[in-house]
Amino acid sequence: AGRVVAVSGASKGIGRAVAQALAGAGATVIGGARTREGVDLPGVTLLPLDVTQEASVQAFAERCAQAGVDALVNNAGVGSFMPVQDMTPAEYRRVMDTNVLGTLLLTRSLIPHFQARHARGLGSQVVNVTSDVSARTFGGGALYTASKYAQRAVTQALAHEGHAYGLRVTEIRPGMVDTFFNATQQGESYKADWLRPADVADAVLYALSVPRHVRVDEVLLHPVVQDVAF
Ligand code: NJP
Repeated sequence: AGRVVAVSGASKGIGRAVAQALAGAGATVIGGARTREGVDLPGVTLLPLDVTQEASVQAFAERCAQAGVDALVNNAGVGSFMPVQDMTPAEYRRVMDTNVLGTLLLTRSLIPHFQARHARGLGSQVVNVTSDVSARTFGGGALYTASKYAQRAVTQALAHEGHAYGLRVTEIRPGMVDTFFNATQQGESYKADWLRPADVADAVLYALSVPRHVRVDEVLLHPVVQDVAF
């Protein structure tokens, strides 16, 4: 309650669950996505946002700053899985522009606002939904995992920089989640035992709810059915 949080990629999947959970907990929530038509998100202000487009990000960030956001959740992201020989420059750009550049652009746009908050004695938070594959890879995952390793690097560099202006930075690293990820459908039977978007939202809310002297650096979570070394 009392918090004002911006969430990118709030139209579906994890971002939608995060926005819903935050609104349910009494926060003022500004969601952003390219799609707004037909998105039912009671209690959430859903604004147009394409994280790959500088002007769109700037307009969204201005609205967020005006609303007094104290936390940004960088969640927007796309999947792409193929062997290295099938990768194309266009696909490279789509994935990197969304997952890496998008995170950088949106974060960059709000840093002056976070610095102004710091000058007034207020703290701020950035929570980046990356992936469990931000630090492990697999065949077919070159492009996607490269983007997530990069997003992790951005997250950690920001944590260092943000220390100077009262910014706490968290990386959320989910394993397989039942969403629309990578042009799939939510609720397919093969995803029955995967994480639910609400499970990831719980992790985001945890990171946002710890007292101000605590920083949750990262949360790594998997569905029990996913057997991975960590
Ligand atoms: O995917 P999905 P998830 N500008 O497809 C938005 C990571 N992750 O919820 O613009 C702005 O259901 C899109 O909105 P729209 C993953 O890498 C997932 O699973 O309207 N927004 C939609 O709201 C990603 O970072 C799994 O198309 C853009 C949302 O992003 C995050 O979780 C595992 C956008 C995608 O919803 C959320 O993905 C894992 C743009 N240019 C990490 N492009 C998993 N699902 O298993 C997309 O380890 N969006």
